[in-house]
Amino acid sequence: VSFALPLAQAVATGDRRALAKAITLAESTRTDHRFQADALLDALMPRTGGALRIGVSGVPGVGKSTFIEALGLQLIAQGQRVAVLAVDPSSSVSGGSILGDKTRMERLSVQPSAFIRPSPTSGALGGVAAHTREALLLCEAAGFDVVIVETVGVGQSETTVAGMTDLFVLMQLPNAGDDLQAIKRGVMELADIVLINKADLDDAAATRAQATITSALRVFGFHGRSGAHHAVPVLKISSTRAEGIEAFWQALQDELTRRRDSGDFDARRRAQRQAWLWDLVHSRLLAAFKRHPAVHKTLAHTLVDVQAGRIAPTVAARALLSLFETKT
Ligand SMILES: Nc1nc2c(ncn2[C@@H]2O[C@H](COP(=O)(O)OP(=O)(O)O)[C@@H](O)[C@H]2O)c(=O)[nH]1
Ligand SMILES: [Mg+2]
Repeated sequence: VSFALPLAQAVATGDRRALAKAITLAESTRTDHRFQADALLDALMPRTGGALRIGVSGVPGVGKSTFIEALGLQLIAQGQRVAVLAVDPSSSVSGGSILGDKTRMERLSVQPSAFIRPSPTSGALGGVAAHTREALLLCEAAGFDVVIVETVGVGQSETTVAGMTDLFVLMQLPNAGDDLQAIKRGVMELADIVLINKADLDDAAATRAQATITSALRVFGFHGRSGAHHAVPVLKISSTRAEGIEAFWQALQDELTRRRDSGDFDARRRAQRQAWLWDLVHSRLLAAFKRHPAVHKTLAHTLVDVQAGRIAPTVAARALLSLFETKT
């Protein structure tokens, strides 16, 4: 690899400050930064793909950060380098990160083999999650073995994160079995592994939740995103006591082995790269469309007419697109 940019060189040596800088560049909305970030990613692309990408989701307070810290510490003890990225779509709304204190993961963050990056505050073009894919690749280029993406169960973020990771872990509370909201909302079908956290608080409830979710997964016919014909593991853990973390890691390794053997692992990554490309094409085309002078001039009142039912959306779309296609 020839490093066009000194920053790329620094990232490739695993320098955490360079990595932080590179991610900031990728999150920037400035056009010149965007070009630099593209060049950087281009230079580092051959060094990406080597990490295991894990998504972790669940309602605020379920214990995601506590779990990630416990897992991270164990992995680091085994000699692995661990990066954590947080996606928090609500942070720009609430003005503060709902990921809260534990997001700092104080014990993990002091480890030389750890890198923790909170969510960009706000204003990131195309949503907060848009640049997490780039951050993930940059972490890989910096030599991290495992990249964990933490996201709250809000809006589209779970789907987005499941779409950029190899395995999606859904965390539940011991009373999760009592109401199957997550299953109704269609989030459960994204899960590759389900964890019932805080089993230390009420082991009987955790066991009930485990049984309910296991049978619900069977009834609904969810077999994991890869479509493999085996049950999604549902495990009880206690993140504060670091109990069940090893069993989780073993379940994850078993699933990985199965997917590598079947080709599902590579297929998922191929599909994700292609989806990313289309996402970018869609969002950039839409931005260009809205910027187009003739479209820009008529868009507002066309929208009003469409909303009022005075113009059919089909007709309006055709008219706007033909304006867009006209040379200016
Ligand atoms: N008893 C118990 N408390 C936990 C466990 N995991 C997390 N917590 C606590 O739950 C609260 C929320 O944890 P946090 O990791 O910040 O949740 P997040 O919002 O999902 O990231 C904190 O006070 C944790 O100490 C657990 O396994 N058992
Ligand atoms: Mg958190």
